[in-house]
Amino acid sequence: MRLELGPTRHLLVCNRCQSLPALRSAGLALAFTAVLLASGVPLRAQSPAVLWYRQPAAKWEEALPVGNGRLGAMVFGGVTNERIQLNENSIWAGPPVPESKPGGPAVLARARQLFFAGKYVEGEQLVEKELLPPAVEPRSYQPLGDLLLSCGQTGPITGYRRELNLDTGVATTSYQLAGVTYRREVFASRPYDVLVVHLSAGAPGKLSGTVALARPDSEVAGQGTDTLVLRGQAEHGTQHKGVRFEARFRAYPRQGQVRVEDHHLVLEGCDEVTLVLAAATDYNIRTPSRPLTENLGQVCERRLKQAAISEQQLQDQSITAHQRLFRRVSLDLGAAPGLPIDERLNAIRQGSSDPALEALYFQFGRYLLIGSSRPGSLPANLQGLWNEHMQAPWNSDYHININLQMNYWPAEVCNLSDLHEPFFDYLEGLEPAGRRTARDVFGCGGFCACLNSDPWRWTVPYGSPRWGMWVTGGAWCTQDFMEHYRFTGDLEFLRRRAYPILKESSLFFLDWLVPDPKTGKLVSGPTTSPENAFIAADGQQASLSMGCSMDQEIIWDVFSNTLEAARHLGIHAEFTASVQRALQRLALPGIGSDGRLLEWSQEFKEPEPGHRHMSHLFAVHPGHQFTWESAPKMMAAARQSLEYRLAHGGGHTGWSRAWMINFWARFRDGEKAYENVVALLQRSTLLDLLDTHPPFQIDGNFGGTAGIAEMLLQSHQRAAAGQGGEGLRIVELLPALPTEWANGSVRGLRARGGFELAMKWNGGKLAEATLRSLLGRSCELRYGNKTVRVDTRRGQVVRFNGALENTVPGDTYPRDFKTCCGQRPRNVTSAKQKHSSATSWQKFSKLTL
Ligand code: FUC
Repeated sequence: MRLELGPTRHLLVCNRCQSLPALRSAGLALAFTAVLLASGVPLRAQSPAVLWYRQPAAKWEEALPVGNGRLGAMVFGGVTNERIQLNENSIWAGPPVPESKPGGPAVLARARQLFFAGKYVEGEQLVEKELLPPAVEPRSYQPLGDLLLSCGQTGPITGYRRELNLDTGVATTSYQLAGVTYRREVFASRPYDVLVVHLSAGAPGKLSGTVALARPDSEVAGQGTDTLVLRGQAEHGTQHKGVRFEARFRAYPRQGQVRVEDHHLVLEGCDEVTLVLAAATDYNIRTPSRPLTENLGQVCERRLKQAAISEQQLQDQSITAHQRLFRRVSLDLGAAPGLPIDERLNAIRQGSSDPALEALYFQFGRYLLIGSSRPGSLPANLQGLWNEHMQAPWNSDYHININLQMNYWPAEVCNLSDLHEPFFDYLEGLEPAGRRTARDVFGCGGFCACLNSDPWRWTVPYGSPRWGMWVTGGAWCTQDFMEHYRFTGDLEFLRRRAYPILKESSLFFLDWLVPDPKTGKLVSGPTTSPENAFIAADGQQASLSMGCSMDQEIIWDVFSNTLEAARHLGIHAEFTASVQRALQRLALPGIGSDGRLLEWSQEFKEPEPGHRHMSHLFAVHPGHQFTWESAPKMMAAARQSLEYRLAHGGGHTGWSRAWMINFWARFRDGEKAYENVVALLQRSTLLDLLDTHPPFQIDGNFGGTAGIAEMLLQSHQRAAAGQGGEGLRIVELLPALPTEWANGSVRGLRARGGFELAMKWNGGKLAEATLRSLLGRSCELRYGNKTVRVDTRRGQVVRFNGALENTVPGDTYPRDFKTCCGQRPRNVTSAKQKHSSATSWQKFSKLTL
């Protein structure tokens, strides 16, 4: 077994011992690591997590992303001229935004009568004309600008290499020119909130050139001898004047000279230069309608001042912070061929197999979430935060009929639970507008949000009925709140955040649902099954109907989650009783004459049978209403629907293909899931491994990463409930392992119920598994046909062989370990006591997460 821990500077550092929480998690990780070593599960994938190339990026879609959640850059790796395209995630044009039309509730009542009478086209026309306001566009996410480096030297280049190291977050370009080795490192520092470009030459005084900042319609000025200042405002011509911003870019040379000349910096005869960029905007994340009034230049100066330490320190601390997140999970699916990524991807496109690239793709998704979603900032948008367009595709906004949700599918299972935070903040930020939309447009209580929104936080339905008339976007997003609780057991989060938003969403649906006159069952509508259309009995095409399957399934999810949350909080109220009653009356999806799960409440003809959205399968994934155990007939029907979609060309956008992986994993079909992993790489992945819709859209990366995790570990099911409680959480190992991944190992995936797993498998069979209990809960551990009950204590690590036999009976958490500075941490006992008294888990002993 090969053990790669990397240089000491990337391990625990002494100064962190000051902090108890950091120490505690570091200590736990170290102890878990010790057990994994003993159990033979490797610590890190054997193939280094590096994307590398033999040539510069020819276009943006080949450049390499770095990001700290707020600031991002795409690094091209040019030689004579280098472009580093810059982003700051709050630079958005706008408002104004779509505004609701008056009289919505009366229109809705009329429309419902038409739909129940089967007059789809008439109903749709009414909704379009009288309920939906027009789109007010564009209002795009925009770039901060470009950093342009020119070294002025030409000549034959040797030894060129550009790479992105996912483990350090550093993009490096290196080459030799005229006998001198040049090296350029770019990284986004989270601790200092700056972007850093470090230039060095292998011989004294060999670094010369110019540095410019550029952005259309923005001014750039020099300041002093070493700084460039860029100021601007996001807008579209004279419309949608949005966020104001400022960036300051300072050069720190070693030897040589730096001066300002004609709005750019001139470097002369330096050995090394560190360029540090700070950026600030007036976007007010708490109250977007009230821009911040701080002096943006002063904010930049403050950040630059904090970052004015040695480049080595800056890089070391930034790498350490990055690795604290990135190294929580490793995946090894085999050795990598020693080829650059573009050649490996092209080989996959030609039909070769490269499981190591699939493992790298998985880690790249985690890397992208680390780079584009950090607490205190906006969530990852349609392009994460990497965008070069002044008018981006779909404005690079927050679509909530699949896209934003998919961005966060990997967050919990891939051990990046803390990065889910921006999603929660954003959703809660939508609530006030969502309450107004519920009241004014639909005459309902509670909150709702429709197709999409952006940092200006509006929620109205608008535009065309086919995509605009849909009320379950916000409701779908409430699922993440409940899932966060299931993974973390954070009861305070459940009380303060998950339950309140679930309640708001349930309140909306209690008012919104109406009885279907034919069945008496409660149905949602009129709404679209996201962006799809059907042909009604009269031969006309329409999109809106009553009771489409996705709506019903999402509402089932919201109601069930609300009740589950209430149970865990000990809430019994008239409200929960009414949710229970509505849940019992809720119409559920049907099965068509050909055995497929129906997308609409009736068996309509489909003009686009391979449509990219597979909305009616929500109950399979990301929902859990249908599983093989709880609803085998529905699962079989859903599977048939999926096959039909695929047979008619479905999965043709990146995110659609990524969703397929997740479905097949839930169907426990590893081969089909794998086919879709390969198809995602072959057809929907750019040479820098970013997902393409086309064009570039990041959701497929996140959906693909989540899908791979779902193939290796699932925990969405519970065992049958015992008396007076909920069934135990089922943690299923390798539920959809494909033959191509015959040998491998994974470490650090998380399961609901508060478990962290490591597994190793050989010849397609589980060889060993290690389970770390974070909350001291019980679960049913399942592999293939075998299930064992596991009772744990908080912090306990339990090891199993491939037959799920506990290899060390009575296994306990190893307490006798040391930190890097040789001191025994104060962690285990005190932290445990503190936790258990704070949350009093015993009170909820009948409940499982
Ligand atoms: C959804 C999808 C589109 C696209 C857009 C951003 O509406 O239907 O394919 O991904 O979001």
